[in-house]
Amino acid sequence: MGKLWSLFFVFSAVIAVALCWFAPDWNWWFPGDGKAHSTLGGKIDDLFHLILIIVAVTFIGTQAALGYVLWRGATIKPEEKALFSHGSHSLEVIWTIVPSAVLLFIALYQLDVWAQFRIKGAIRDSHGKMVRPEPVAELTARQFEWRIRYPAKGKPLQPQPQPDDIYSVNELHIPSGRPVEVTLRTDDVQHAIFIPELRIKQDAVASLKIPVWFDALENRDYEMLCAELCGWGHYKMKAKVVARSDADFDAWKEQASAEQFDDGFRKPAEAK
Ligand SMILES: [Cu+2]
Repeated sequence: MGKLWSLFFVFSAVIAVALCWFAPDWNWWFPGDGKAHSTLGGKIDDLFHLILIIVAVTFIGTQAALGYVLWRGATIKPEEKALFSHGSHSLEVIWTIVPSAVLLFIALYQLDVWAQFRIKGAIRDSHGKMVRPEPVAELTARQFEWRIRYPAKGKPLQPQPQPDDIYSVNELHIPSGRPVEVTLRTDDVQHAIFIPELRIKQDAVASLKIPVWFDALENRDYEMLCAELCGWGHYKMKAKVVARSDADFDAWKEQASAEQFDDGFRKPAEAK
């Protein structure tokens, strides 16, 4: 029975490693088409892969040791003496220093990505140039939708609503190809913006205005979700990010502004 268990644990580890190996090809790791569509998202994925490799090496090592110990236990002769390692000073030192060193390495290695994600002004565009993204919209989460406020075309976003501001619901329009900033708020409970393909996730906390910055590398729509269980209608907070070229973004603003401020009257020529 002991032999069977040792083989079982070794075999299940082999299956787990094989699954991890093939998972990227089957697109099991990441949402969407499997690749990040933002500059920083690619770096976050690289960190994920690095940590996965460290975990995989540790996993293989510990499972092999477990399998060996089980096998030895199952095949040991009654006259053989068992080896007791409990209380071994050297072992304690090794398994304290090695994980500490690994954690310290990861902490230092990820500093640059963390800085770009959290420190304003540290973000770089897709060419590696440091940029200071401009706020393009104020995104307010509420039970259960996203309300978005944009400044009129050619104007900067003001902290307070302006008479010519443009509004949209559940559709965050942004210019693509360069980092942009969005001011995140909530009207009621805690929500969280989650754009899986751009690898962006940030809580919206009551009474705080939290700046979030990211770039969308392609002109297309991206899924945007709420990642905080915020009430019965949480599932309804499925929205989208509409990333377009500067020209298309401006054209959308003009059109949205015209529709929003339309008073219902047509000029005589249009009325015919
Ligand atoms: Cu929510």
